[in-house]
Amino acid sequence: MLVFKKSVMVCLLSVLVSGCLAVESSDTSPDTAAMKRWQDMRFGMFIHWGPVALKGTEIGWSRGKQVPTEEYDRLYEQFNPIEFNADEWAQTAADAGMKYLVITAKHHDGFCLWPSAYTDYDIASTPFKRDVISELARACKKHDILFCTYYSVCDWYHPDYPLGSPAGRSQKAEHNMDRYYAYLKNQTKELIDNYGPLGLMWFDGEWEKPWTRDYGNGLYTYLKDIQPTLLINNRVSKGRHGMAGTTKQSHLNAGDFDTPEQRIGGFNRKRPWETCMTICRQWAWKPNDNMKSLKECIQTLLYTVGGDGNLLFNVGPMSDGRIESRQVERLKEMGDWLEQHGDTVYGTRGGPFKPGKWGASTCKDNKINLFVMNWPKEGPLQMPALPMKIVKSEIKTGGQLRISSNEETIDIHVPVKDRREIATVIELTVGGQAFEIAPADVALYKSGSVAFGKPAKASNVFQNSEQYVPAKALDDDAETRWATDAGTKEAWLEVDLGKDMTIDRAMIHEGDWNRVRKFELQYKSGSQWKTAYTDSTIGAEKQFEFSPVTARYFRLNILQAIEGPTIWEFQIFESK
Ligand code: FHN
Repeated sequence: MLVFKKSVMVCLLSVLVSGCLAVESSDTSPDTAAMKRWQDMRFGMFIHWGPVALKGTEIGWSRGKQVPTEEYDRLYEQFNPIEFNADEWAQTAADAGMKYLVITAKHHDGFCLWPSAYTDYDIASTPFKRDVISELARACKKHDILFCTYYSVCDWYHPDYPLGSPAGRSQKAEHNMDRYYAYLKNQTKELIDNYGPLGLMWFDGEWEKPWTRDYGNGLYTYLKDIQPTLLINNRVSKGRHGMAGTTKQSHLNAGDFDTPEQRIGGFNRKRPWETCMTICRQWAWKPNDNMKSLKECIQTLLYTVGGDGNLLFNVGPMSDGRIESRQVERLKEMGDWLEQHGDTVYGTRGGPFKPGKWGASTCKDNKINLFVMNWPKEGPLQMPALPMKIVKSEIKTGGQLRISSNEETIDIHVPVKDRREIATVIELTVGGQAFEIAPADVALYKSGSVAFGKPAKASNVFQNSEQYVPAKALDDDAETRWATDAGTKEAWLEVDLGKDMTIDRAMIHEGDWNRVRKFELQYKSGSQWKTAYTDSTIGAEKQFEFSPVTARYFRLNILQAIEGPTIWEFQIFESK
């Protein structure tokens, strides 16, 4: 175990200086200009790297598992990435169309990629010795890429951090969390002072018990005082909902943006969010890891920006300092696509047509960009009519385009030969600010359900995740669903038709879940809920009729479920 040089006195002093940790609330908000600049960038490079690349196993998580702890902690002695060339990394990011870069300055294993004044467990103690963070910060500046750092608040190596491995399997005999907190504050300040101003500080590892909301909110305020333009993610405090990455009680838990991980966040224009995802499977380099196809890479980006989010796309460099050539090539292919269509991504907002099986859309000023990824089996793609006139339309990926529209729909006609495998890009010019158009769902296969795309609410949503909101059961997309938390035995989904309608038929698609044991279909009469239909199980799918009832509000009321119910589609139909 390397000594933590100077750190004891410095940290003790810092603990005294840092004073009261408690922060009543986290009502500080991010610097507006900095947030807009970052959101406009839309696409960044994530880099997970450290001595563990010598083993090809996962950074942090393989310590004490695939790699014995003692061996893992001494990898730094062999770490000598002589092929490391910061300029090449920054050029790779630039060629990919990436506008910012986040590197794991310190991951859960505690190793620091910069020569820190507060520890010897850092790059200066390796044969390589060079300051990776400094060289990368300079290269990013040269390539006009916003430089950012990742910092793990959990540190399974540091003697003062109580836990020594994932999920607290091992606890350290002697530990001192306040002293560790001072160390952490000193190091994060050091990163800003030596390599800043940083675009953002990407925290992680906040889920473990030793980290508290007070530590997190205190750190947020502390760093914002040092650099007011710094953006900080929601993993600095304790509000993050697992891998869904949304923030619970954001007025109490600090953080400027949500962080869905290895999944595309739900459509959300109200709060900035960023999906982080690996180009392969593992975060750190792994030999022969599965790499995503170009189609998957670009569609991930388009679905993310279509949801009004950023994409932080991860590469894991090898132990010699190079990024695998196949990853470099894939990123270049993404850059080539963005070279042609970047104006539909950078500086745009998500919508107004919400992401779905059909594709996604973005908008900017009086332009709407459609990324059509799937088409109906026959006929045109039907989009909901717009409240603004379409003054011009253009197919940006070449070929023929015909648009017909009526009061209800806009029909997009593109001959099969001109439909592109990754996305057919169509630009609509409208007579106003496109962002003002109310977001709307698009169905590839219209069921005719009058509940399609209508406002909905539910008694419970799985981890409050945008991905599982009740609207997902009303979108005519059999690949999206409303989901509820584990242990939920009763739940309801309510839909507002917007006006009274006479309904006498319904379809519920539960798929393989088969968790419902008793349910009602109800309608609101005055302030009372009345039952139009009752049954026991739904099974994969249930279609049923009942005496016509006229109402504006309808709901699926699940009275008994053996586990958290999940519904792929809830459709109701007008009496013929
Ligand atoms: O444990 C880390 C993991 O190694 C990786 O850094 C990801 C990236 O967001 N975050 C944590 C897992 O949620």
